[in-house]
Amino acid sequence: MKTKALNTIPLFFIALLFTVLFIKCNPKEDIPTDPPNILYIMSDDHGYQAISAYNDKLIQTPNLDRLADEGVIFRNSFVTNSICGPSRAVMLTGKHSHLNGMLDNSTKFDGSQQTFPKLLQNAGYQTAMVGKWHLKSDPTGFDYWNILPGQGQYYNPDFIEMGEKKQIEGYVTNITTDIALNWLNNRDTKKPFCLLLHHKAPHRTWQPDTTYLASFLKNQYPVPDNFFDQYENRQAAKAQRLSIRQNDMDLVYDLKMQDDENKVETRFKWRMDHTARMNDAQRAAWKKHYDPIVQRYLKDTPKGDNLYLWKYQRYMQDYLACIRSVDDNVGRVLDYLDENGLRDNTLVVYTSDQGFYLGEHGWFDKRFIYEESFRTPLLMRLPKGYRKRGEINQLVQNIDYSATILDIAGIAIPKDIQGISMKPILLGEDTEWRDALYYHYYEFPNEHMVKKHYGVRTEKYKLIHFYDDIDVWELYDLEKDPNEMDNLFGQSQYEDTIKKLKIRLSGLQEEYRDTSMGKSGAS
Ligand code: SGN
Ligand code: CA
Repeated sequence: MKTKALNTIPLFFIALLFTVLFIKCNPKEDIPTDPPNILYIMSDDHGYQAISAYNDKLIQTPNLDRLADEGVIFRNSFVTNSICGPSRAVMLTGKHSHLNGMLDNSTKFDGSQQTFPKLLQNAGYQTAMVGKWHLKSDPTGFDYWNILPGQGQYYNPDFIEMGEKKQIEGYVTNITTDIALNWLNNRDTKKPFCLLLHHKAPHRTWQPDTTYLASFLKNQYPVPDNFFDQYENRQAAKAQRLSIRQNDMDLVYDLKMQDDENKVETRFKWRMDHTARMNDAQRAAWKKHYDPIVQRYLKDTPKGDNLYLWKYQRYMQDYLACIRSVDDNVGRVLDYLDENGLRDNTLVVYTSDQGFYLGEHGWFDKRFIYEESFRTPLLMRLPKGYRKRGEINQLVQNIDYSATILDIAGIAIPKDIQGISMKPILLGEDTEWRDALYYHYYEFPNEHMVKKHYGVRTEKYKLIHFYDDIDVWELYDLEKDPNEMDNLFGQSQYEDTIKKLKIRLSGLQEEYRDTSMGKSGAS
């Protein structure tokens, strides 16, 4: 009897050891079976350069960095079409622009098509959309929506709550968060939730909250190496109208140099009044801040290169002050999750609808496939069981968000979704991944005059075709020339590389079924 008992003890321990090892080696084992909540936060025009987890030379963003510290930071995150409405349509559908129909900002999104919030809603999720929507048609697939009309306003903005317009007093980034937290507080706690929280900030014209007007005033920001780019051998880059150095960036309209005697030059026939929607207290704080800047400018007006550099600093000060509010408000939401026991079962995503030029090539705005606007920040804090932490280097794109969220929610990914689920990466598994990205931009001719183009980006190279009113190719070696100043297309030593990249490009166009460039734009 005694011996038998002794024999079973090691057996028991061996079994226990195997169970522990199995659980340890099988990351899926400790994923809770309850579907996690999804909190998807997206700002508008937030370049990754202005998040300290990516770059600490411009601003400290402690709350966004918290996401990176507690979760993951994507080092190679991109969009498919660097502009607002199209990016949002890609995110909702998981399909490239030519299939979801939203080629540019002037299109009306067809809300009857399949989107991930609809699929989540059908599977029992409670869904909500708060903030900037910008898709022209009303949101579909949401139990609750409260959106900014069009681009929205920074001060005392109008919101459209389930079809009903209401003006709300205050600053847009704080209000959008208030609405989101209020919805979370009153939701049906028996169901998992999916909340899309979309900030207007830091979109042009970069109006900071009165609290933060002065925060960045004393800082001088490092000027990008290629700020004085002359666009040699890059025809489309030369033809753009998104230059800080030109009056594309306007002193009054963009930089708020509004004076009572109308002395500061503006290219517009009318004068922008940034205080038009403000109440007395807001207007007083605004004038207290900007009037001395205007007076200093008028007294000692910079000229030539000095004017360009002055404009760059002014731009940065306002842009970064807007981001300060975004960061604060991300902190409020994270605190809410933590204080309400939601941390372990909520996927938190932070991204922007695209990247932005912060003086690189002398520019503001986006649209081009060049790195700063092709990239977009992407940070995530993962629900329990998802072991990946730190940096993720795979080439991901906003086309992947739908598939990823559905997969994490335990919902089958429809076959027509073109993106790939990042779930295996987030679980910390080795997984095959794409080695090239496809991009296609359409909004031309338009405000910033960025020509139509498509292209392919691999880890090392980028091949671009500008088409429509021109027929120009560009090639960059991203390892040797990360600032994309040296167009190598046409150089004989790159013939072979170009040939291979062209094959890769047409392969992607075939795979994604993109014929929207028409015959004349074909590669
Ligand atoms: C507005 C801006 C542009 C910007 C587009 C698209 N001008 O038209 O500078 O490129 O939006 O931005 S503004 O004077 O109205 O601010 S997007 O993010 O909505 O796509
Ligand atoms: Ca945008």
